Amino acid sequence: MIDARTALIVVDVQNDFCPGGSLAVAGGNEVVPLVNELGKRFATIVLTQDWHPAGHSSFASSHPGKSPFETIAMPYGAQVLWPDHCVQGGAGAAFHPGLDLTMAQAVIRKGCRREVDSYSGFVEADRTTPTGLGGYLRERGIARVAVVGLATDFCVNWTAQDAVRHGFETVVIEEACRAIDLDGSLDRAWAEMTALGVRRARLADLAG
Ligand code: VGL
Ligand code: ZN
Repeated sequence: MIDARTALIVVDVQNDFCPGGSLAVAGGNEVVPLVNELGKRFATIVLTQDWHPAGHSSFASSHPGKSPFETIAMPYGAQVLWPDHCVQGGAGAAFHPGLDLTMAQAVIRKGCRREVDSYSGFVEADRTTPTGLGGYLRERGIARVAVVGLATDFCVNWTAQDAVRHGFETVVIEEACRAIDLDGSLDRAWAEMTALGVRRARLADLAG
């Protein structure tokens, strides 16, 4: 399936989502060598980068009396509150130092507006503001995307679902993702993704 019309989307392989980071995903660092190897097989590679201003509305610290991992109602819907993470320009927002994707052509930064989160690399959590990734891929003739990275149940999930909604044939490569798994969120994410038509694949299934 990997050809000139297939892009690799590498989601949020950033220090804060790896062990030692403020929102560490168990085994998050383990995806790095797999993603590096995968990168050699794609001509088009896009990285997403969670990129929040200080005081972002998805941070529990911005809501007095609230704790990380609680859910609150935002104007655009339910929002899980997180520890402060991926603050613009900070060390936690930097890509994992082992990520060797110097050939990646584009970095899509998301969650940049204080009042709106963005798990998806395509559309912010208000479900209306595009990041431009859909147009970028389409203009370059991309028809298929493979999605990998962190975290399976949040940003990989939303990015893969929106890829389908944008008309891309979409596969998520399991071993190159790790999950937060909050109250069953991983099982729910796979159920949502597969119901929408995201293909769940293993590395070995990827020909080409
Ligand atoms: C993510 C929670 C908050 C992710 C980003 O990359 O999955 N999760 N911000
Ligand atoms: Zn975030």
